[in-house]
Amino acid sequence: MKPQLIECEPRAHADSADTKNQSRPRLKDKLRRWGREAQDKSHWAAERLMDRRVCVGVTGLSGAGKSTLLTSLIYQLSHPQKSQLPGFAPALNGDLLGAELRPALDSGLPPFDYEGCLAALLANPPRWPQSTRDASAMELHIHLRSRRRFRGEGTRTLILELRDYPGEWLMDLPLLRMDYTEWCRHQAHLIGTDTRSTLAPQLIAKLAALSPQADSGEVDLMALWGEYRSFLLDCRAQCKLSYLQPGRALLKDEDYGVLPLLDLRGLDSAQLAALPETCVYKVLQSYYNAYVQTQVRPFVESHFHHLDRQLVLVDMIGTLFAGEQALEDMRLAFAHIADTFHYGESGLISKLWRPRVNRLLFAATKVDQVLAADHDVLRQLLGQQLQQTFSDARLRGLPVFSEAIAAVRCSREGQRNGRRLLMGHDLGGHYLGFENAEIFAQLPYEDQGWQHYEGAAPPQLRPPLGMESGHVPHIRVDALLNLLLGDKV
Ligand SMILES: Nc1nc2c(ncn2[C@@H]2O[C@H](COP(=O)(O)OP(=O)(O)OP(=O)(O)O)[C@@H](O)[C@H]2O)c(=O)[nH]1
Ligand SMILES: [Mg+2]
Repeated sequence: MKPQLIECEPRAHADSADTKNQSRPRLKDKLRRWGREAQDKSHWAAERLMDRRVCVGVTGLSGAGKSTLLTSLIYQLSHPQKSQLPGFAPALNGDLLGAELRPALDSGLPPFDYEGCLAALLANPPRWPQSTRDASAMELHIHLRSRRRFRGEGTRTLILELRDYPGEWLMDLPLLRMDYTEWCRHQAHLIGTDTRSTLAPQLIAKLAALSPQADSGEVDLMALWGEYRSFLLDCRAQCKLSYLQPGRALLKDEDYGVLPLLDLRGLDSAQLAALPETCVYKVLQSYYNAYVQTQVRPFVESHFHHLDRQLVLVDMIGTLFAGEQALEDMRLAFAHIADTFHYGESGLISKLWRPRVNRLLFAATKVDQVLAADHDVLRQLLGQQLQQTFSDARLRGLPVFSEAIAAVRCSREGQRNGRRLLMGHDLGGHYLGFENAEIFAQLPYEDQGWQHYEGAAPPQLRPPLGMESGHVPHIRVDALLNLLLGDKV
């Protein structure tokens, strides 16, 4: 340390005249930037207060259809002549003039890759957008004709703030409310209650046998972390589970080392706190705390603290056909996630410093995979599943809606031998006709009932050809827009 100090000091003196001269423009730059930021902030605040800015939180597990819906929404709203949004009031009466995508003020996030996602959908052959790997933000400025009684016709702009992110990150929201010990107990409980323990019995036995007091230098924690990541990936691939933590373990090959100790019995919190810093418990606790502080907290603060509306997307078809356990796990995931949000009406001031979600929408996605006759049942099933979960919203009397949508309709419905069937291209590009297993309004009560869905999932479809002409077909995206923004347009 000392030699460094002796070297630095004289240089600092020699440069001081120069630095003074340079610091003036730098200070000016800074003041200018602060001025601009303050102006932006006050614009932002004024727009919120005047209801010209709405922040919509799109909430959905990985593969729920977030990025595809965002792309379809932006496309439909930006091309009012070509889109088909009869259920969205401004489009119906000719007041929707168009929309443009702008970077999100102050978000510090890269812009949503709309061009990339749209290019994939419009390619020949068409493709789905890539699964999202990082967070992004955007503002959609929706231009509307306004008709005021005394001031005649004019235009106004409604700004929609939107974010996209990998669905896996959502699984980490509950970590904000748990310390490491609570999280370990939570994981031990989960492993003990569902089939995940059968996937990696050896790993689970190792974690259960790992003593919190052991010296961390004598245990290869990173090798265990590698095994734990593979276990989480298997839970998703083989059991279609979604409530898997830490969520980022499913995405990147990064060494977070966030492992649960499965047996903390016999040690109370005071004894755990008194353990030496080098023991396994303390080292894993520090990894966990670092993960929560550097990964989870910034994500939650930037994505969910200013929400006015929440749109929860669920691949209800995929979950239902994956079976009882997958459905139960989806419900569990949302039950833990829902606690993160603040629901209720926002007053004038709280609109700025602590906004609340004042409208909640559930949407079953990709319903073009089943016959139109089943869409309503899906909508109802989703509502039933999630209404209890988002009980805080219900208790506060929030308007809650449920819809069944397809951001991009990939099938057509036809008839053969008097039976309705769907036609579309599978992911390999083969044209097929199929009939889906009927979806019942009530969930099965027992295993036998679940057999109806087992192995009967409808095929995954490729986006349709011909969208480059400007027409992106969808199912009820207009109705969704009306529920989401009908009172603001
Ligand atoms: N048939 C049909 N399939 C869809 C539709 N939207 C999405 N999909 C399918 O669902 C997959 C996932 O969609 P995404 O939009 O990437 O889902 P996401 O929620 O952004 O997923 P992550 O980025 O992994 O969090 C796509 O690759 C398609 O296979 C739709 O409207 N219809
Ligand atoms: Mg995505």
